[in-house]
Amino acid sequence: MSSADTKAARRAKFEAVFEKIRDELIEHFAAQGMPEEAIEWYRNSLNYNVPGGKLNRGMSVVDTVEILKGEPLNEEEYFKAALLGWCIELLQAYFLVSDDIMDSSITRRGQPCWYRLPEINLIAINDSFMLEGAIYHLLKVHFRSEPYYADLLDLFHETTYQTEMGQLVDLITAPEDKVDLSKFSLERHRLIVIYKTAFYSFYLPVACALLVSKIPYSYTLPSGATVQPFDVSRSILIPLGEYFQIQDDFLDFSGTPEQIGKIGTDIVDNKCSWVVNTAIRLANPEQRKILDENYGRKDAEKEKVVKALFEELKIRDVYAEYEEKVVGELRQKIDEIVEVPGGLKKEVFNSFLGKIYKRSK
Ligand code: DMA
Ligand code: MG
Ligand code: MG
Ligand code: MG
Repeated sequence: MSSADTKAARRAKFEAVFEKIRDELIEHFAAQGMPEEAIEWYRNSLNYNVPGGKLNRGMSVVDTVEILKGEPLNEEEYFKAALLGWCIELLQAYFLVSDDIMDSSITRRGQPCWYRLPEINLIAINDSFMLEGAIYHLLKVHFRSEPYYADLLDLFHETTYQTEMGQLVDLITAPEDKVDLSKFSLERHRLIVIYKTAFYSFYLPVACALLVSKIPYSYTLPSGATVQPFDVSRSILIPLGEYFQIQDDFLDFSGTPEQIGKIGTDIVDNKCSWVVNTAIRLANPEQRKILDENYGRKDAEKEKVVKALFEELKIRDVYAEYEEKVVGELRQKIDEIVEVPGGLKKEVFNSFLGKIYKRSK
């Protein structure tokens, strides 16, 4: 089996769990005596909004549980890890359905945004709430009797709240039709990215994996030092998530559509991206004026002017330097982990880093 086959097979196995979960949710919904048209509606919402993404977040729970165990999972272990993975995908679906409404987006994952379907409209708001509600129903059914059930609930609640905080700052920093670059800065960018992306995309999957693997909150090394694995994980995964988003921002500017599979729109959309914030930091007063007059306008000529300025400021070189620096720091942090049986493993973090280092799409 080639590694591509293995990857496809892993994905197919994970996707098969979704069918089970969806049917379980629908069955529970129907058992409340809901009318057929509501059952149909909920089934459509689940099918349309949950399974069609890259599934990186969900599948990384399974990967991490496997790495922590050090051997293949049995059926029950696999199901529990995959179920938590799908809870993260449900959380993501909830954020995306509402994010697309707030951002007035047109398409998502190659199809119209859910709220753009004429029969759906603002009922999408309640649909997003139900995607979130599904998480807690599933956790209750499958994890209620686990000693870590309360921690799991707390983790999902806290991460949701953090993401919503990030969404707020994101929305008020770059309103759709009001360009004001004085609100932007690399510090503001870092705050937005950490809260709206890194917690739920990077920390949450690993924290779920630590809980279901029953890694203790704190353990002692032979040296006598104490390890807090959740804190160690957070201290690596939050900067890793920031790095991931900076790559995304950089690729939006530098990647060709053939390469990244989408047309970059950050410049015309007035996005508070790493690229524009880096340009703001490097620009002299004339260059800043060019930015103020051309950034965030729905105008292809102005977009070209901004792109040319980014090239003039050597953003590509600044990015390459940033990447080497941050990856060096992450590697060092990962190397500091001391492995003991039943504790954290470097491979948990190296596998994340390996998947994203120098990615070009
Ligand atoms: C989406 O952020 C945010 C969450 C929390 C899902 P975004 O609007 O910057 O991303 P996209 O371009 O995918 O809509
Ligand atoms: Mg959006
Ligand atoms: Mg948004
Ligand atoms: Mg982007």
